[in-house]
Amino acid sequence: MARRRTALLTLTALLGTALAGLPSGPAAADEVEQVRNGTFDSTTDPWWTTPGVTAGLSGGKLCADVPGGTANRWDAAVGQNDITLVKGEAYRFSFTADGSPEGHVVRALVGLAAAPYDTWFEVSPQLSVSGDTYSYTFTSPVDTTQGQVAFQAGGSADGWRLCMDDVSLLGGVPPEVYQPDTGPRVRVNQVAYLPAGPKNATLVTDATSKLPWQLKDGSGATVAHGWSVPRGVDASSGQNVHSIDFGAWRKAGQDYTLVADGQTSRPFDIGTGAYEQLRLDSVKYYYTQRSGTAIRDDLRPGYGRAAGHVGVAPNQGDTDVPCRPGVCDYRLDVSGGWYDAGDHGKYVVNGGIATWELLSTYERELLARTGEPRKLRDGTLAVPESGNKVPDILDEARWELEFLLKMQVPDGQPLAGMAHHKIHDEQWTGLPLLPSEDPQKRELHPPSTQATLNLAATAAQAARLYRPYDKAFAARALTAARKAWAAALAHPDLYASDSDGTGGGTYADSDATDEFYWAAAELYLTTGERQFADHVLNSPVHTADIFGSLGFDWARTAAAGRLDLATVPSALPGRDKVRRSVVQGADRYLATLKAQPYGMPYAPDGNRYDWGSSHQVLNNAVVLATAYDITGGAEYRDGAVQSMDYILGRNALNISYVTGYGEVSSHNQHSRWYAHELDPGLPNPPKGTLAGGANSGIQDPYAQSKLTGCVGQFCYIDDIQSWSTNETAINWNAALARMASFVADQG
Ligand code: 9MR
Repeated sequence: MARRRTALLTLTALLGTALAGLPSGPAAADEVEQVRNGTFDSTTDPWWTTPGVTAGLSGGKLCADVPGGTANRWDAAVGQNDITLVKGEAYRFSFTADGSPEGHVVRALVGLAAAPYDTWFEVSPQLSVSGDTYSYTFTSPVDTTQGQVAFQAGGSADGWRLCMDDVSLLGGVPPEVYQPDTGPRVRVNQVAYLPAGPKNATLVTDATSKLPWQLKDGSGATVAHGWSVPRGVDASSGQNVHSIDFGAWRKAGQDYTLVADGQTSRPFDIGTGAYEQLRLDSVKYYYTQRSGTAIRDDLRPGYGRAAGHVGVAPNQGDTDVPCRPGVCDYRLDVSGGWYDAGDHGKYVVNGGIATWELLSTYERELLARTGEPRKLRDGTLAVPESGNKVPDILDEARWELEFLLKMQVPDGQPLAGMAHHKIHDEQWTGLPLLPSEDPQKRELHPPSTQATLNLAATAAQAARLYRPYDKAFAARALTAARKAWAAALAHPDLYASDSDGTGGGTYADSDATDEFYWAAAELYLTTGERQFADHVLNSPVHTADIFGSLGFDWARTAAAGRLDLATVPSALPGRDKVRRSVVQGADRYLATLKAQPYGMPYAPDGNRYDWGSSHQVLNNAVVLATAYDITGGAEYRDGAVQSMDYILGRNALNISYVTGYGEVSSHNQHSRWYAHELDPGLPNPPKGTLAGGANSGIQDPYAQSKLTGCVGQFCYIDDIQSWSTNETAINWNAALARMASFVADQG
């Protein structure tokens, strides 16, 4: 951490703030020390320790004997409370620390001293025996008198000794403006361009007239050249930019670079191989998100772990889970499924759209002209079910489908047939925390109409896709779908509460007309029955203009229905019109993409990037891809393919949002078990993991301390604490899988 900070500071000095889209901070106030007795001259007061930790003075330092065998970092800690912080003020947090034996990690943090123990700043350096000095500057996102400075040292099998000195939290220091390391100003897709596909780049420059560019092959020889096109100031980044089109060059090769304005881009390939790999990796991601089963290290080297939430202590679930008080008096076995994201919650609403998009990835392979279902056949994804003669992507999706089915309220209960909205911990937990180590009570939350319709839609879709492989499962799924549909009609406005967000996300949504439409569409496509066609045709959603900048996500599911009605064969009256509406939506996304110097089909209102914007870009690209599948029009295919460039590095931050793809990629996504940034013994997310991406809301305190005032694309930071810009999630990776598979098919 210390090293990384130095690199950032150097960069700040070199670049200034002009190109970053970030404002400079407020003027400095008087510097005031907030920590009492950080020098340990004669006493350890007023520092506290958690039970089991003994601390005392030793050679003018505080030394603490940390017991082995605790589960979590916070189980063994030394700290000080009653720290005052002022919102918007910059603080320098510094200390010296050593540990013996060396190699242990201490988590040093400034946060709230009471539940819910918000963390406002933290670092986790690995300590040496000889000691080192650590110093960081951050901006407080809150006003408080209840702050805490703490050093957490638990979670180690063996005991060790932590010593510290000169602990200081100095208020009123000059703010350190966070400056992302954005590398060369020529921005490319750092992974690959298709040989016959579009090839575009963006140049960040102060120049206002055209500049020459050269394309160099892996040996450094110039193979093509041309002129950039000035595009003025780009709203999404605040940068002055040019665009570069080198699509005329079609020769496959590795390690190309693009040179312009004295800058050399990060290297990239021209070829299709990376997309074949990404098609698989983006779906392989789901195996390591599985709950209720041990993850096999032989299938995912480095990712093996014990089964989470199978009723083995310290877990308190998920085989026999009660409802929240007053919600129900039965208990359910809701083991299995995927963990939603970086938390241990499991949500039917988000699980539904994620399952739909994975199933649709496969269904498109079956139906589209360029589809190749064998690319996702049995044996392609290294899952435990590989070899069972069922396409692996269906095996993976079934892991979630079985969980969704378990969330249905049993017969004989008042809301029989509805689906519980979610199941998660009673309280939020800290990081890192392996699923098998989560000690929280698990609870079922009330059923909701939206969850019920997510179940109806995906189970109906499953019924048609699994029929060739497992008739009994297909029939069971369809029965559950019908039952859910009937229950939703009987309870059309049972919405999840937007205040039910303790211990898990709310996934609250006060409109179910889109979920009704989607479920009716899937039920119709599977059964051909009139009742479902009537619902589709009578729904105002059927003819509504649904392809806006926030096209579709867990809360806006109309497009799932519309796209399937447009592509899955049926006798729906007016089907041509449905297909045309998708093409019209695609025309709008194409216009957006062309107007964007960074070439993405996404321009949110007011330049307010949404939570999970990476997947919004991808889902809008899915509409382009579907328009290509419908019409065969090359402009739609090229638009869909070009959309990948933004995700893979052609963006203001010069980062690939997919772990392991591109020279610089997101790899510290917020997750309790891919928490390498906090614990070197844990892995980073697996390659093929999509980060949420720029989010103008920057709801988490870490992002607020670094990014306040950020412009559009700059509202992102690759840090594990930034849960609002840098989480991983099952619905987001499904959009990546859907697009990677499409692009791979275009090779
Ligand atoms: O993706 C969700 C986003 O659209 C919402 O605005 C946000 C706040 O409600 O929640 C996001 O979903 C999170 C969920 O609530 C809990 N698990 C992690 C999800 C991704 O951040």
